[in-house]
Amino acid sequence: MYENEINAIASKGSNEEIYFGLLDLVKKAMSDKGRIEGKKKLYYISAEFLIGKLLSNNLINLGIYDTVKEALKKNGKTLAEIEEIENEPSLGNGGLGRLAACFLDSIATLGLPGDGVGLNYHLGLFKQVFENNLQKEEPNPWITDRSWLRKTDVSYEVIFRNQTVKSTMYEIDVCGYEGKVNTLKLFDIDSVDEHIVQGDSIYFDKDDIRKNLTLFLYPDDSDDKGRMLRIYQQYFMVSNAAQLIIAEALEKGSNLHNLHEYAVIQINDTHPTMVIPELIRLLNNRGIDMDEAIDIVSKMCAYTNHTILAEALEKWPMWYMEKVVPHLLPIIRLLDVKVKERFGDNPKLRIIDDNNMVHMAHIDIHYSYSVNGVAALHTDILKKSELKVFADIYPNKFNNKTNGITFRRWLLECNGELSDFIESKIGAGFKQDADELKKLMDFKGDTEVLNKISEIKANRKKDLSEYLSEHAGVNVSPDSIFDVQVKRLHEYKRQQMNALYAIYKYKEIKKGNLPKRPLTMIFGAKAAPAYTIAKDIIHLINCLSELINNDPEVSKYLKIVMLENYNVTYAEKVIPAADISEQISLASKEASGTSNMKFMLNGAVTLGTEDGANVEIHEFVGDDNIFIFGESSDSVIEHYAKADYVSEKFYDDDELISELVDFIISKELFKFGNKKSLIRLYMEIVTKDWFMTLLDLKDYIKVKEEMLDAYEDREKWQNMMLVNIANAGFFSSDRTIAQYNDDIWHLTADK
Ligand code: 26V
Repeated sequence: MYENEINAIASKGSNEEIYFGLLDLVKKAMSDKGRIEGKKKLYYISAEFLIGKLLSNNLINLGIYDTVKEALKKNGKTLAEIEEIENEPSLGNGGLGRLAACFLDSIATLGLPGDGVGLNYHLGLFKQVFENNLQKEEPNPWITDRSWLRKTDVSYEVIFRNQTVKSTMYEIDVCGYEGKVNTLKLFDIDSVDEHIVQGDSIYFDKDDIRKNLTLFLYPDDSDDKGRMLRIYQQYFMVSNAAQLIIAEALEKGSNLHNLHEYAVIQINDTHPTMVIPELIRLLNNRGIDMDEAIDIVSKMCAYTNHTILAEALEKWPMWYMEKVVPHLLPIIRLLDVKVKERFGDNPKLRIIDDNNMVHMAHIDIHYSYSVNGVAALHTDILKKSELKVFADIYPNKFNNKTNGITFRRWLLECNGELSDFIESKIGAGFKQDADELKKLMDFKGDTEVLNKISEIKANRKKDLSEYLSEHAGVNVSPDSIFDVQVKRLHEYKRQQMNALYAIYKYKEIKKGNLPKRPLTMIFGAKAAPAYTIAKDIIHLINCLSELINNDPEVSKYLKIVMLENYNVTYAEKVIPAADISEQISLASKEASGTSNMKFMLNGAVTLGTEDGANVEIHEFVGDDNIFIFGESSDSVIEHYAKADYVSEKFYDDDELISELVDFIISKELFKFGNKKSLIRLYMEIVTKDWFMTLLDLKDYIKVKEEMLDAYEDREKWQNMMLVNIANAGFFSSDRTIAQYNDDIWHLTADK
């Protein structure tokens, strides 16, 4: 299909001409496919959609990927160099946004009518640059004249206290694998002005909503103005969504009393919560009485919780809402009164607390018909502790939907050689039914297959080494072990524990205890701009990298790479090259994790705690194919309950621990680093350590050493790789979405 057009485009002179030629062709091909239709439609509302570059993914889903690659090859080009032209939109922080993107791919692949709804942030999250080993944030513009974005003439009025703005809706087509098309709808206002951003920074006047509303994702929320802007953004997003939902349903013949037969809303974390009062308000304005409006909306909304971290569960002061969206307050108050009427005045269940804070998750739980966690352990913890009071009154609302990833991007696209090899062994069925990967288990112990998997891994490691030397200015040996931790930076994820391991290894090498094989430790992480300790951890890793990589005695055996501006594009290069997948969060704190699934699918072996989806990965691969360490979630929860974890005790009582932690403030590191930052981090770990790094540090070092030894038994390791790939099928987002649909959405597939 499209062979002639493709050949003509591939023979054009410049990479740019080829890219834009393909862009236009793919857009046309997607419009030829037609839209997924259905009476009832899903609206997946999310503040983040970390979609990554789209060219390759769309080519795969349209079934013309190989044709394009061939045509380019004939003209001496590669798709990788053509795709360099495309900007990656940074419309997300991490897992939550990437999950939304994987879900859109699977929703379309299963032929389910479902659109994403979010915001068109012009400058994204931020672009991370390192200066003097410190993170600096710069704007990350991504919108160009010709891109995947399509401006529509759909526009709504959104009312704030002091002004009404008019929105513009943009669309990006989302093509299912060998299927039809849904859309991602991103709302914006025309008056946004990128020039109000000061120079290279992410600072701007937070007062002028018309100019700043969709400039950045999650603008700095360390002050009232920043937090208020988040409310403006959230309300703008959901008011547009609500108006769109009503308009589309009316067009399909709804009388609004039956709106729930036309639309279901998945609320992705608490950011879109205001869609509940907003829809109630709009229905009420259209003549539906309040009780019925509440009933209709409650039958339409389902809420996904993505974290149990208290600081991430949003609560907003009433006076913020008064200032931004006063017209929602009567409704929120009414929703609160109704909770009291039904359940008595239980402070744990209230929407508005004694301090006049509005608990967004509580609105979601009371007024949605489904509440789900994102991995079995996470849902259990929600039900047993964090949200126990709610699970007790609404036992049937709570359910688990273990996260998943799209295999199109995370195998077919980023590791075509592995995908082709798998196909040559078990057929192409796994592309539609990921469970078929299990057939690979027949090849356990098959030397030829194992060697080939190993060879493919070596190829990806070579690719990454070349890329790093070209783009990041570091040389790493593809023969070393690639040990990778890539994820948002947060203390609970414990990148600092991995950094302490680097210090351990450095000291061992200095002592003459040389490793059997060199180790390359790769990190990628952005820290929230106002999260000081997270930035201190990045700084520590950068300092260690400078110290170690420039020490000729040590760098033969150990290298540290901190990727600058880690994003989806980087992930697609790093994950297929990894040997070790670091999933070392403090047990009970990582809701699911999704990189753990991507690594597994690409034949990396997990080094992890029994946390999030690691628990399920462990169950699938068995004890022999994963390296588990650290205290269990039950005992961690108990430590918090008893408040009996004292990091200083671990520091005082253990010589190795204090030696490693002391190195953070050693003269060696002061040479490369900012003294204030290093001392602050040291003090944090010794006197606070909220996420119990020191509790698990020794076990982590022990198990990591065992893992490095295990790598030397090549046959054993290769079998572990195989077992991991073969058992990854469960983690396909096609499975997750099928479960959402069976249990929650009940949409009819249009295939
Ligand atoms: C957000 C924030 C924002 C402000 C700074 C502190 C902070 C801390 C945590 C969060 C988490 C927001 C929710 C989130 O991103 N959850 C992630 O969702 C993924 C998809 O379900 C899941 O795999 C990750 O485990 C979970 O952390």
